[in-house]
Amino acid sequence: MPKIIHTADIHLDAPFSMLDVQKAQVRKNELRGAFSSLILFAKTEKADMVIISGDLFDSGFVTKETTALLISQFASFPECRFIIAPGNHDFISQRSPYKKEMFPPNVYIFEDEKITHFSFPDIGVDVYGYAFTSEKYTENPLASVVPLDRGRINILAAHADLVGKSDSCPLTPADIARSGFDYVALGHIHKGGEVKVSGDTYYAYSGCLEGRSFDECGVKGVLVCEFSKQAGHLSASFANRRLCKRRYEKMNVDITGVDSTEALIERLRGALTEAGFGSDVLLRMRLTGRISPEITLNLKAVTAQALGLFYLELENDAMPLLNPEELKNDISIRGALYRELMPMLESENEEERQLAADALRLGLAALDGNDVVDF
Ligand SMILES: [Mn+2]
Repeated sequence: MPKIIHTADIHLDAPFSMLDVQKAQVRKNELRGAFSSLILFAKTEKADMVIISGDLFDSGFVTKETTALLISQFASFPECRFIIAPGNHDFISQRSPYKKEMFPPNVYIFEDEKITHFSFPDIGVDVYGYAFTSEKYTENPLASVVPLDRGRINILAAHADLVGKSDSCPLTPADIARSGFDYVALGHIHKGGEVKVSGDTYYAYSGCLEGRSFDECGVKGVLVCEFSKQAGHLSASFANRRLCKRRYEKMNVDITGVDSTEALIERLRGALTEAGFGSDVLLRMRLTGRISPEITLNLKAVTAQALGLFYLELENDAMPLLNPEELKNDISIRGALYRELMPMLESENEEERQLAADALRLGLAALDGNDVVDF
């Protein structure tokens, strides 16, 4: 029963431009580390094959460290075959590392835009695939019939877009059903892990190995696929395995009733514990709810370090008012100020809401003769 690990979109040497230089370097190293973990995982699982469905590299310019790492890692597990189908980021060209570097003999790289295949009779598997040869691939590689040996387990490694119209190899579930493959190992969409069926064909995006921004939230990893075929009948099983070093997450925390910076940090720590977020998390946190305008909160104290996170982006949408009902009915100038600002406080526009909240907070503080709340 051949065991195949399906991965894609590793984007080695991606710049991580959102982070400061030091953390960007940490993340670059961690991305390489995620690749090494993949190889270690493949060894532990005694995988027969690893399929990389494109975008192994972030671009055609790859550092020496990265190519050296790839070559040594591939060579360290000669029993396993590594199949690479170049995608839109690491498309094949004379200058690409796929052509310039000498990869070990257990590495198989698709170089043609048309579908070709590699046969592995010892495990009864044929892997088909194609390569991007530029950033765009607008043809449908499944437009013509691919003749398959039905006795084999037939897999297609495809960097492709399943949304219809696309510059990154548009495919449809109908194309997949017609193709007759047993499994289509997709790359390009970074959210993955869900195995679907079209006709008699299983297909899935593995997702990326490591998130690289808040557009790629959640736990990332690989798909472990096991296939067997007897008398033309396929049985298959799939499992998701986390391999990412860190993950991007977003969360809202209601801070209503918090009355000091210490209490705020305590509230946030509690929310993080509940969510299971720790030092492996890069978090975009939005504060919501209402707090008393009399309280001074020092948001500068709310750091990634204070909360035990790798990275933190804080967005403060909490309203500086504890009891809006009371203010609404207040006949003094405090109430008048509130009623004046209310349409803006409830605006759809976040900037406008923030501006109104600031105006209210400053206004109330001035009326009360208090110091300005430091938000
Ligand atoms: Mn891609």
